[in-house]
Amino acid sequence: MPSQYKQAFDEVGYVIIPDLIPPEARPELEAATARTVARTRAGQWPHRRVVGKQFPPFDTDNPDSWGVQHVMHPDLGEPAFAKWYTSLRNIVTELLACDEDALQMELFNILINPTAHDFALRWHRDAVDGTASPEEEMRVLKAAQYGIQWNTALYRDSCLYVVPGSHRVLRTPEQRAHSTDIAPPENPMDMPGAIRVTLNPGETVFYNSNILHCAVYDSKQPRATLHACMGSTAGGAARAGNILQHGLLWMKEERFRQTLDATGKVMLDRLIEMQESAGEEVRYSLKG
Ligand SMILES: O=C(O)CCC(=O)C(=O)O
Ligand SMILES: [Fe+2]
Repeated sequence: MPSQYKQAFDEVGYVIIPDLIPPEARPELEAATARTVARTRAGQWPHRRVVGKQFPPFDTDNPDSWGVQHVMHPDLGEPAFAKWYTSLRNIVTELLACDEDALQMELFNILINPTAHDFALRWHRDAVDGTASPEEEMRVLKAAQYGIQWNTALYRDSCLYVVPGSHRVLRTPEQRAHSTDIAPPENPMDMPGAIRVTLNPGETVFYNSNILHCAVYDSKQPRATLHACMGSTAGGAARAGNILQHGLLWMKEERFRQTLDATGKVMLDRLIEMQESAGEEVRYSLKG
């Protein structure tokens, strides 16, 4: 029998789960986050999500950031991130219904409030362009999912909006009209079926990246939300496009491997195998 969490995740496309940061891990994770965010805002971390650019590849045009990329990178020197990431294996295998030995390491970033500009992401599905034909959209929605992403809030976080259940169904003409242009919405609640997701500190939302979602970033509302994904090798190279567009060559370096424990190393090997099977070409999923 699937767990209640798994059932909700499959049916609604997202599920909120409390307390996935063990109390003993919390102080080091919070301290590592605070150092990392400060470093990014001070212009000392080049891998960031830049205000003005919604999706990869990120440019450097604006000094303000809405996210920190690659927090497990050895140049950051914060082992708490990989330690916590790999500790989520149990819940991920439950939600993905896969074996632990199929799990592959993927992305780990932090979503933060910009400090000088409000910013927003338009309504989107992570791997389907808003202009896709209904046939193309349906092809992606019907394909099996081999990965899961999550947001774990360190501060109360109400930035994310989703349309529950939309991970499995085509957009209605009205929903399509609200998710075709690259301009972010004036009011996310204009999207038919939209709800705003609020996470209390320590809560995690796992979501299917095909769910219609958008996000609004308020420069006055502190946000530090751990944003990561993991995949299963059962998908072969199915996740390669969405994952590799973030630029993961640094993960192939021996010095990154050296920072990981035995479990982390095995998960990393699976990512590298996927990358090697996918070839060199990197394609970006979304414009804007
Ligand atoms: O800010 C968020 O919670 C959502 C981010 C998002 O949708 C994305 O990175 O594609
Ligand atoms: Fe997204």
